[in-house]
Amino acid sequence: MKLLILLVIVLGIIAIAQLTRVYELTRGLRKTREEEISPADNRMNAMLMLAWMIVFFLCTIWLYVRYGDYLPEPASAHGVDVDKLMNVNIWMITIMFFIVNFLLFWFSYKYYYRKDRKARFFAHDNRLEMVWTLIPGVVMAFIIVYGLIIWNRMTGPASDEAMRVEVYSKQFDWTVRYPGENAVFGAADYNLISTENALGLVTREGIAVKIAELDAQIEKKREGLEENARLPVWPASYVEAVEDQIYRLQRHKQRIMDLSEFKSPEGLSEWEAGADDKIVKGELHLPVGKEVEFIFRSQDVLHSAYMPHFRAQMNTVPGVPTRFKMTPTITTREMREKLGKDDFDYILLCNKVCGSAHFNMQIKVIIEDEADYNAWLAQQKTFGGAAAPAAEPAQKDTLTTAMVN
Ligand SMILES: [Cu+2]
Repeated sequence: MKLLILLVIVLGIIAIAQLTRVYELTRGLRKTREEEISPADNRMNAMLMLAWMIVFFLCTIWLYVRYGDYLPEPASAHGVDVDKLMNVNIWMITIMFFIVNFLLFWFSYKYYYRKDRKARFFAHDNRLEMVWTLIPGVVMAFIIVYGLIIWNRMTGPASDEAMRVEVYSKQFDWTVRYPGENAVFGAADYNLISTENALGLVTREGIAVKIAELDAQIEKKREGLEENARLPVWPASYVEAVEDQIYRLQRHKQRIMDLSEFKSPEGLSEWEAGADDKIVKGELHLPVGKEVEFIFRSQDVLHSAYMPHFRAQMNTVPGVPTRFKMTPTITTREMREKLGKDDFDYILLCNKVCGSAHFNMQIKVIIEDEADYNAWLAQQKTFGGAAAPAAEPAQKDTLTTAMVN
């Protein structure tokens, strides 16, 4: 079907090109020059302008009707404000669009060239200048101030009762971290990032394991160097390169040792709090009606955590944690009932083109009653692994496993 439409369009364009050619040839026969345009031609062009305006407006209205409501009602407290802001903007833009385009096409129609008519000429008009400077200025200021008010409401400090969740991005998946019993997130450091510790959480055991790992690597390099140095001819550049590698590994080790020597202040320090953090892949669970402060981190490149149903989006930036707060107001179950779709799920997806599998970098967001949420959280394994009463297997990352292969 699409191919057919395309074919008709292409043939139409060819036909028009041919007609123009024929027209040009006949003009040659009629001995009129190209710049001589008859009043009839002018009138026809003016009518075409009007006709095009009507088609253009009808198409625009159709687009609004067809695609205007592409999301269900907002499922977060601030989402209602965001929708209001969006609607106000869209209405202002739409009204301007119709006024400007109407004037554009109507004037082209009304003032098409006629021999006996002369245009009025004036070089300057203060009133006109005032109108087209002040009105856009006031409208723009309103849009910006209104937008900033809503933005500050979303990104302002969270209340003391707010729960905190970390959303961690890397190519190409999301990891969610809950702070565990002590309600304090454990510190993280990029030097400790490994396959088992993608978030680089700092724990005593983690540091010890990493140091042992680096020691083994350094030892291996040294042995290799000694063995090869016994050979009669060995390029000095090779020795230098290996020595450089050893030096780098030692530096890396030193940085990790610095972490272990960190002296915590009194009370529970974030350097000790990581062991009971809960790390979940593939799903983000949140209780309904509770304020949540999100903290976003990224391991590799810019990603963007986009939750369209909650009207929420925030970039995740390597090295710079970002944040915002929101309060989910409709549970997944309620939304399924509202939409009449049993398989509906909220999603969190990446909204920055971040690499080859960007298209599938998404997880389910599940909003549930506080009781259900607590029961679910209790099932999740802790990072330290010790205090986990987990009978259930780890969350399956159904969306993200398929895409990598
Ligand atoms: Cu991404």
